[in-house]
Amino acid sequence: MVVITYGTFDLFHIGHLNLIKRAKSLGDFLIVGVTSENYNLTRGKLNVIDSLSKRIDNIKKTGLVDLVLIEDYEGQKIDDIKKYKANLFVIGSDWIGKFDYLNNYCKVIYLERTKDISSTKLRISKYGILKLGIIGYGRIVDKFIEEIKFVSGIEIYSIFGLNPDKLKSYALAKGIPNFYTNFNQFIESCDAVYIASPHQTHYDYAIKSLNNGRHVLCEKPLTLTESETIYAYETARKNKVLLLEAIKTAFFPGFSRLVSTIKAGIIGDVVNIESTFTKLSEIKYREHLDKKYGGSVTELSSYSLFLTGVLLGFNVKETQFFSKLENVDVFTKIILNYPNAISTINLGLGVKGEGNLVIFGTKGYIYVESPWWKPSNFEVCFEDTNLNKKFFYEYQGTGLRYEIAEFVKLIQLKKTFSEIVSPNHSIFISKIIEIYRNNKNTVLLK
Ligand code: C2G
Repeated sequence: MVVITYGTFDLFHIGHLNLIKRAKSLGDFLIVGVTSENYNLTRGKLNVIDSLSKRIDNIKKTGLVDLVLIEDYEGQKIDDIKKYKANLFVIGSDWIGKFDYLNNYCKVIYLERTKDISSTKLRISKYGILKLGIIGYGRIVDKFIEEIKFVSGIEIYSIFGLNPDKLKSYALAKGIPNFYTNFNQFIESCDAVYIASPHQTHYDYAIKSLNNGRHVLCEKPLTLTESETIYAYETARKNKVLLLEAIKTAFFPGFSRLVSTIKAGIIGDVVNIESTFTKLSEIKYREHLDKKYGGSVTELSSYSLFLTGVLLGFNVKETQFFSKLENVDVFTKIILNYPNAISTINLGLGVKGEGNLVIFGTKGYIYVESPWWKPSNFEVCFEDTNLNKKFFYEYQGTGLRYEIAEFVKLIQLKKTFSEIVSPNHSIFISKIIEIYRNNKNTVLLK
């Protein structure tokens, strides 16, 4: 009798062991599928602490398992049951009914869960729940509040704003328990802050928060100058707290696959990157009205600049800009010249274009359809189109939850910066924005 079961098995505990013991007792060959990191992300299981190899080791250490598999995709259970001729599928009672469809392939049994223990409980008792304070209540905060509900280990505790009436009504509408117009009281109330105020205010809020020993997740762009960004990261390091720039694209399951596919050399050397991000917005908004800090570059360039830094590095030889101005730059084309490559970035608040991404290589190219900054699939294309291959990487919700989960995880790991959106990436983004804002040679489109 071949028995098969699946799980994440994070922070391996007595509940997992009991389930494996009982599964083993029901047959003579036990197969355990352990979920891969990518599968966990695509199915919305965030906050897993242990690496895949650690979780596999823990399963092996039980000495009860005859074969360990990696579960990497939706639908794999059917393939495995057929392949290994499993007679019995078992899983804990928290899944009752969910796997009845497997009855078409083998017998399905739900085993009583061990009471009062779970990976979630262990994570909370080990790390507690972070109290998050939010600075600002702009459009992005609405999305953030929706997505944070899907990340465990963090809760919105307070909000800060300058307009008492607006702040109060926002906090009440969103069910945020505490609201402050006094920054000192606000910062005392929380362990970590999410900065979503207008761009030019990020730096001061970030420095004050970091100097008060608070972890900071800051909307992009972190600051508008290279030196401020450098200083912000130094302040985080000095205070032993985390600073993370909220480049959400970086944490999408599909984005890391896109980058590793390119780094593996599948399209050869990258020679040209063409990316577009346009977002027509009404004139009443800050990004149109604020002549000094608004505009397409400050508002929209971060994703493309981040991507360029990841793929081509930071050694830009020359920059060129073309803008159409209507109070602010409602369209800008940025060209970044590298010794061996070029990146062209199209940005528009008042001009629309297709938001896709094409990465040209010496052996082939990668096409990411719009909206490329929320990648759910990409296609690797060659001269011989028969070799073209499309890859799909689902994401959950609006995808912001991955960035929030990374923020929580890095705090739990006591990191002061992320390797994914690293200080160098942030410094690069603010440096190019600074060059644009000081540039006297931008070609103006009449
Ligand atoms: N379990 C249990 N008692 C607990 C906790 C967990 O019996 N107190 C069982 C679960 O019911 C499951 C197994 O231990 O059968 C692994 O649990 P998780 O690691 O939480 O696995 P999960 O993420 O639920 O993935 O394809 C994966 C499966 O869908 C299960």
